[in-house]
Amino acid sequence: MSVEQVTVPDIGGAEDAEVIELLVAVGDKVELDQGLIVLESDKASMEIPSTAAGTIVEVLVAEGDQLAEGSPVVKVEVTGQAVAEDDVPPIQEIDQQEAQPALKDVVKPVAEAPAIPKRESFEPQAEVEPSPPATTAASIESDTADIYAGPAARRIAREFGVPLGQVEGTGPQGRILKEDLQQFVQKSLSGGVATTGGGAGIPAVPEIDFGKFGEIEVTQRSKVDKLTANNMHRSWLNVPHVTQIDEADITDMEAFRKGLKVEAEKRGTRITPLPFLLKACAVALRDNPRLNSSLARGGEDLVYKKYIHIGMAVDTPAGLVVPVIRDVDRKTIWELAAEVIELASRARNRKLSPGDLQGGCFTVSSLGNIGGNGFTPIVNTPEVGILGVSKAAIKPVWNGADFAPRTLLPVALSYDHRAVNGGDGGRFLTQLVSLLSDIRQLSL
Ligand code: CAO
Repeated sequence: MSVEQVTVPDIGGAEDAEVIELLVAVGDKVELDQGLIVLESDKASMEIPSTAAGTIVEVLVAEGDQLAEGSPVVKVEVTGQAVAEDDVPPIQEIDQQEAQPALKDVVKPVAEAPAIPKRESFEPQAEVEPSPPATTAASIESDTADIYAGPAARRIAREFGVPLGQVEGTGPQGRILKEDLQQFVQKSLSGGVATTGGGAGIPAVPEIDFGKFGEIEVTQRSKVDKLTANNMHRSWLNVPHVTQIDEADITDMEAFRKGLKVEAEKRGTRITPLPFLLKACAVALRDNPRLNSSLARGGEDLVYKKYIHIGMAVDTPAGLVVPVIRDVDRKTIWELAAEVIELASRARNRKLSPGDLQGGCFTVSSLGNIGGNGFTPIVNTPEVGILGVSKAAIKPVWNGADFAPRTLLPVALSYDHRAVNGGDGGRFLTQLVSLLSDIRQLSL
């Protein structure tokens, strides 16, 4: 038996990625590809997979260590075949929406996202670096490339919504230190800093010792959970939301879908209402292009996307992730059904690559399997629209002569009212409901 040293693979040139989580300990058995540690650079978080199967005999890093490509991570007493460097499995990209261009090169060999059709009036860079909305909380990360600050300082800035451009760096050559941020936050809280940031001026929620009132258990939140929280907060503070609500009569669609069950089994797949919803959204996005746009240049421009990539919210044990299905308008219902299953499974097993999480134009969040008759989803900015789908139910519907039992699907469209007007939103949702009520129209 030999002992293999696992090192950090190509992580896109990051020199000081911080170990934020140890996933294994000495004595643990690990499989090939199993996550060993979670690294966080100033651009992304990523799980470093094992390149050997066996038993961990030494952990060579600790939380807080700064690593780069080639840094030793663990020693494994090998029971299986070690893999060649070229076979290094994809690193699970954890950050959503925060992936930057360099991340495309982070992983070897991450499956490349399919090529995105050329846009007419927009730089390709926007594909991986979404243009945030005008207000500052969202601009914090994208506008800070020229600012001299390390990953730890950037992380603190991100977590506290601090606009780095407004912080005075006291480190060598004006580098912004953690202490500078702490001071900035303290000053902000005491009213000494006039920020233009979305979060400034919001009274802090006091910390409470809940243990005083009964038994409690405190757990540390996962990275994905915290990132989702940040994204939600950023959208909530920046985006004026309107939510429009309707019900689609999917009686005929459900009859058709259930009739496909045998065919689906033959194909080794299954079809839920979701592929139909995705397809109907693609048609409605094509016909209502405002919903397929993003704000850019601080709200001066509106970017119309000529492609239709739709994100699908997936509930995973680690938190909410939104992998993106590309070119939904060009795919068949069978293809979409297969992709929904495949992406949801990879999301739950932390096997998504950075490209899987980028480039979305619109999001569908389906709580249909869970229940409820409506909810108001939060826009996944810089997208401008999101569809929340609740549980279908059979209800009596007046047909002019009688009440007939019909299957009704509650849908709610939230949109960014800076980019989408009520008319656009209303037309989109009305068309969507009409498409779902008569899915023959999807083929037109
Ligand atoms: N009404 C009634 N039943 C529904 C339904 C709906 N709207 N949507 C799905 N179902 C049924 C499916 O048909 C399936 O039953 P059958 O096997 O009998 O057909 C069952 O519920 C299970 O569906 P599913 O959840 O496994 O699959 P899906 O394609 O509907 O959804 C996925 C896949 C990944 C989107 C989903 O599993 C998920 O993670 N949803 C959570 C998303 C979330 O957390 N959103 C909140 C984000 S905050 O805005």
